Amino acid sequence: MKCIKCDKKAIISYPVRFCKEHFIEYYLNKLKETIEKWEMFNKDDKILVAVSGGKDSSSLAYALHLLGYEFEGLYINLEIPNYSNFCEEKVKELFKLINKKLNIIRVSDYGVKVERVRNRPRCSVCGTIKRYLMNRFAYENGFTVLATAHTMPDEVSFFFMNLRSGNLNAIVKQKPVLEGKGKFVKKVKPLIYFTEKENLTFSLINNLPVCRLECPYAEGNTQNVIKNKIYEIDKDFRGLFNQTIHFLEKINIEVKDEEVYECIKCGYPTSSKDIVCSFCKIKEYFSKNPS
Ligand code: Q46
Ligand code: ZN
Ligand code: ZN
Repeated sequence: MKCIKCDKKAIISYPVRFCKEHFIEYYLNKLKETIEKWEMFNKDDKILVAVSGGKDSSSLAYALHLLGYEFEGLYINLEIPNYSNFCEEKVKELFKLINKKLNIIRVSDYGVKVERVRNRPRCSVCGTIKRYLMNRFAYENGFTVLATAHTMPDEVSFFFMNLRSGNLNAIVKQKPVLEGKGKFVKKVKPLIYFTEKENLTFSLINNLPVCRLECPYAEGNTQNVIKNKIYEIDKDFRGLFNQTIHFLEKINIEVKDEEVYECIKCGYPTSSKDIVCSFCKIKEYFSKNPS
């Protein structure tokens, strides 16, 4: 099987057959075009890239480095046993390789843990903690843009989760760019048109240090369950991921913005009627239930 651009052997066949060199060229071009098309950031922005040690965020950081962007990394150590410290080492290796500043924070420094809170599953608690800390760190340190490594399958599975819960507001906000407002820093998703396979291939051919462990809490994660089902459907009906992403882009419905308050505990935005944000509720729970 040959590359569509030269006579060399193809290393990837889907979405297109490319050899190693042409795949890297394709990957970088697609990333650059996505950033420019959506005006995600320019070289004057102070960019923070959230990294987990996995193939997606490691590929994003490395590709941005190859494209000549200046940025810093943020690794949130979730303190998950047999997992987080190992991922931290991989992220450190990567940032040493690209010679960029890496910021590391630990959840215990903020008084929280990735554990069940009443009836909230661990992954839901984890999601709230990550979203809150990424934004807070970016805001407190003067970053103008926060880039995350959400991929096409991530976004499509979020869409189905939002559809299932009837959360139209969340669906409307599922865009590659979410503009900043007040203490919300602008958020961008440069990998929105990338599949996990493309990121895996990019990380492998560039020999990137990547944490290949799966989070020990991942089993039963609703998003993963939905994602795997969509992969199954996509096998028979190719294009489901792509079409859903483009469909989301076209949604342009006026929805009433939720009322946003300033959390009385931390001062960050919340739409919670009792004016205490979800993060502070998690923190309060662990201060009353230490163990
Ligand atoms: S890290 Fe956190 Fe994931 Fe682990 S606890 Fe669940 S959400 S599975 S991306
Ligand atoms: Zn080629
Ligand atoms: Zn708060």
